[in-house]
Amino acid sequence: MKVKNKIILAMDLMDLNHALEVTEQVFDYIDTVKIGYPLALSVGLECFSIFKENFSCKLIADFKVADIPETNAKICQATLNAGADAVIVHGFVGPDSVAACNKVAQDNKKNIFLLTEMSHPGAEMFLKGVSDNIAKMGVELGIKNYVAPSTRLDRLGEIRKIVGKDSFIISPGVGTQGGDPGLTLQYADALIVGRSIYLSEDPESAVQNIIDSINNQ
Ligand code: NUP
Repeated sequence: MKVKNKIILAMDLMDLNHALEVTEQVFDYIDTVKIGYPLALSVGLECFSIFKENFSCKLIADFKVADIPETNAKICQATLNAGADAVIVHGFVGPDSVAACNKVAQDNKKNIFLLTEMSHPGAEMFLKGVSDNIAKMGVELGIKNYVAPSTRLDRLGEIRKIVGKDSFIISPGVGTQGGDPGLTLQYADALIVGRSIYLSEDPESAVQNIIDSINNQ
C-alpha cells in the first residue's frame, strides 16, 4: 500500500526547532503536515514559510475558521498568503461563511477542508446532531475535501455516504484519541495523526507501527 499520502502529521508541538526535528524524522513517510493554532500562535504565521523552506510538503492550516463571511475571507487570505495550501473551515457557521472561504481558496488556486463532525467526546452534544447536514451543505457548495472523525466509525461512514466516493476525507482521532488506522481508512482517504507520533520517543517507529497496522488489516 502506498502510505506516503495516507498519513498527515498533525504538528502541534509549540517549539519550532522541536517541531522541525520531529518532522524531519518522519518525513520519508509523509507528504502533508497539518499546522494549527498551537504552533502558529507560538511561532507566528511564518511557521508556514519556514516549513516550506525545510520540507517539500503540502501544508494544511487547521484554523477551524468560523466567523462571518467577510472575516472568514480575510482569515483564509492571510493564511494562504503565509504559505498554507489548504485551510480547515468549520461548517456549523453556515453556507455563506463556508462559501466565502471556498471562494478565496479558489481565487488562490488552493483548497478548503470542511470540518463536519469533530472527533472528541464533547462533539456528541451539539455537532453530532448536525454533521450530516453540514456534509450535505458541503456537497451543495461543491466542496470536495472534508474532515470527519476516526473515533466514531459509524459517523465517518455516514459522512462518506453523503459526500460520495469522489470527495477526499481526512480523519483525525487516530491513536491517542482511540481511532484505529486501518479501520478508519475503510472510509477515509488519509489519517491525521499527532501525539502518537510527535510525543513518541521514536517518531519514526511510531509511524512505522501505524503503517504496519494499516498493512495488517
Ligand atoms: O475533529 C477534530 N479532531 C481533531 O483532533 C478536528 C481536528 N482538526 N482535530 C485535530 O487533529 C486536533 O486539533 C489535532 O491537531 C489533531 C489530532 O491530534 P492527535 O489527537 O493525534 O494528537
